[in-house]
Amino acid sequence: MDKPVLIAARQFPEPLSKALAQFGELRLYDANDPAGVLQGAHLWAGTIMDPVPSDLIARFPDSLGLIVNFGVGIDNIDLEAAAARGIQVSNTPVVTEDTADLAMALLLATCRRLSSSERLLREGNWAGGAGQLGQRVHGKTLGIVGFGAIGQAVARRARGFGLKVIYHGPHPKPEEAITTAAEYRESLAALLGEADIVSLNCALTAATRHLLNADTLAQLKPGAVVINTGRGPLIHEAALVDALTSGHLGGAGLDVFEFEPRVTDALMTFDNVTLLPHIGSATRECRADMAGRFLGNIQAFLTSGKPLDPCW
Ligand code: 8YV
Repeated sequence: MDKPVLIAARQFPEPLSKALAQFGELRLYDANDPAGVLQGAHLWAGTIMDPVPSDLIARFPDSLGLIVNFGVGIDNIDLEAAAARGIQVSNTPVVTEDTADLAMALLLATCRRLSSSERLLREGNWAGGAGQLGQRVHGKTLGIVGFGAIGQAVARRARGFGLKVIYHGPHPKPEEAITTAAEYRESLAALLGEADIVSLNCALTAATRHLLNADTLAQLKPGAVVINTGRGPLIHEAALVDALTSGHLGGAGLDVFEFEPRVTDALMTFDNVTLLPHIGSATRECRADMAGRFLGNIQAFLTSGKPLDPCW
């Protein structure tokens, strides 16, 4: 390869853009001149907020061999279209423990009404904050949908808080692949009918889009709490609002939203809902790990033709 040409989907912050520029020629993508900017490019570097749909992939020159994603989720990339053209895709699977911490924080905050209690205290309403009653956490059953690395990291934390853990996914995990005690439920309906709290930790795919919708939300026990640190479109947000409005749902803790960065207005009105601006990986340490992995994937691809974290 001549001097590698890297296309940045966005302006990366200083330390990262400098590190990227050290690999070769760094160009900022220009949607007004895709052909010009992509000419002779070897690598596309973007984040989970930068869509890479099939029509963009169709414009990539034959020289482009890797789409490197800053983030573990790759639902922003049309993986099939990339694979069909032989373009490799890499992610940064180093957000497991930080995301699980946030899921547990959301679970506790939502069940114990931390956000609204603190808001009332800040408004000078001590009695109002102290008068809110949340739900007990220990002794309850947590249903985890998606029992990969993050789901299992949530399970480990939950067991420390005295929760029973059940999980659902396409297949039961072989025992040697499970790092903590958890019982498999073959159907989503079985999990939803048994869990007091549900945590979504699966990837967003065509099969999981709107996994929680009006029908499946109705299968939850009255008063159940939903936690989402996966991807917003796993939940049909309008149906979630209805389930909260009717009182069927006991609460929701959300770090991700269907129309990010827009948050459905009605969600802002519930005291039993905790809302965060997609901060699962937002610790200094995790972002440094992600940057290291992002750059490591580029380095490995440029030297061996294979990234460290191939996604297909
Ligand atoms: C986000 C994430 O990148 O890795 C992922 O897939 O969703 C997170 O790490 C981060 O929270 C910024 O929005």
